[in-house]
Amino acid sequence: MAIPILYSFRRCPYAIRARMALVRSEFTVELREVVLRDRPGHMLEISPKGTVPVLLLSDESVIEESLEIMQHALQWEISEVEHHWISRNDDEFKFHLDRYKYPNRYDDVDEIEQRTAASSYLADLDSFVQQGGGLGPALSDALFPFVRQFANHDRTWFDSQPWTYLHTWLRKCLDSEEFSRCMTKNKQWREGDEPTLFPMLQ
Ligand SMILES: N[C@@H](CCC(=O)N[C@@H](CS)C(=O)NCC(=O)O)C(=O)O
Repeated sequence: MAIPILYSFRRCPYAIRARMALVRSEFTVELREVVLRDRPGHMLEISPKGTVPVLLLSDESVIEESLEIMQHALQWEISEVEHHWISRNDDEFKFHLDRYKYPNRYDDVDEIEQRTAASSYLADLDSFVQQGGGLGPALSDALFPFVRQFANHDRTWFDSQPWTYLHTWLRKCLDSEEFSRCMTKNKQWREGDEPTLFPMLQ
């Protein structure tokens, strides 16, 4: 049976959450590293919407949403509380994150206002992390790649915020062995390349 194929982009937060799930479940795929301005024809054939990640399963079915890839790999049923945090991340926080990072791509956007708006989600997430219990590995993986992107934009400012629990949680995610396996570097995939297996065997 053919091995599943994952079209992925190393730094994309959606692709990171999908790869984290593959690492955690030791779900082996052929990883095809995509350059977004030069997307492979086969990827667009199986998923015309053109976003990464895309997972082509052995039975030829296609999963083209990062959360669905996570659910498939981890056999994860998303609870109501998890759904709440994922929605806030994917809708509210991502909206402000994009405008904070790339204000010039939008009309009439002030990056500091966007940072402030994003911060209300981060302060709430800090309280949620403080309460403990609710943030299992799957939910954590679904959220942290986006917080990582936000933090990296201005690390000094992020580190100076009073989000003690959030800082510790993010550091733990970034220092994890799973994350380092998730972030292996691969060159752009080209038709005819030898398959790159992911996750790499330990
Ligand atoms: N809802 C999708 C979003 C994926 C997504 O937007 N990925 C970005 C890269 S980080 C992308 O492929 N952008 C290309 C585009 O929108 O044309 C998911 O969860 O998989």
